[in-house]
Amino acid sequence: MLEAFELINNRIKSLSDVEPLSIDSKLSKIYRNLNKEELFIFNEFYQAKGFRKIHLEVAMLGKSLQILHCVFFPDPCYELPIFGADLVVNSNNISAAIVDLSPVGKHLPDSLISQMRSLQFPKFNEPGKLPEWGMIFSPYVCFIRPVDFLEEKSFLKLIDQYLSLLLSLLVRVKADEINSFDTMDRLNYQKRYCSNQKLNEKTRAILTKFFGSSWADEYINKILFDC
Ligand code: BLA
Repeated sequence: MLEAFELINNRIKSLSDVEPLSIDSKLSKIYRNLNKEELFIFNEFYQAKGFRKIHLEVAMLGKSLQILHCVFFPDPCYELPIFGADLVVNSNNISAAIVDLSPVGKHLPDSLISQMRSLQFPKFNEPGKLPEWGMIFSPYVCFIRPVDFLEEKSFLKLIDQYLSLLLSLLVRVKADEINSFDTMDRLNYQKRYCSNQKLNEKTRAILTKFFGSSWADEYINKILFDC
């Protein structure tokens, strides 16, 4: 978990013009004490050329559940995919690990597809089955439950490779006009990504359990998947 946080954080810090996005300080560090269980959520938000919002979150919900959540939401003027990662740790075991570069059009850009194809995609023993809302992901989404330390390492490496591909694409893409057809189209795909992510009942259930349903709804709509 810490390793994943650090590698993503290093990639964010490597962006030349990255700036923290100012958000309500109530939302950057969230703490609750519920029936003697302590809950923490740490949020970091950034903006950079090519990205309207980069969100890195670590949640520690009680003693046993830890979640790392990260999304790089592109600025729709740029033809960049959405990077997303979710790591769910339950009693010290990763119970779900997901990473993707998700398309904001019918397909990912051709140059990215050929680079993703040439990655040495590791073989994982326990692939997960994506729910129906997961059609927003690319054909290269990795959703697994790592079975051992080696698979955990391979998964972390994949996160880093996807970020590396994203950032190498960033230096090649040019911005389109804000009111161009392509920009609008990418914005619509981003909206669809957000509305489908909101259908993840597992995220909603956990947040509701700890914070109540109206807080959970607001957090999902305004912080996790606003568009
Ligand atoms: C699954 N997400 C989950 C699970 C939990 C959460 C508890 C089930 C894990 C398991 O099956 O063992 C919970 N995830 C959270 C919470 C937050 C979070 C509480 O991020 C935030 C505070 N989810 C994302 C992103 C992706 C994502 C960005 O937020 C992908 C890029 C994917 N999470 C995702 C998927 C599943 C999941 C595909 C499996 C859903 C399923 O099996 O139905």
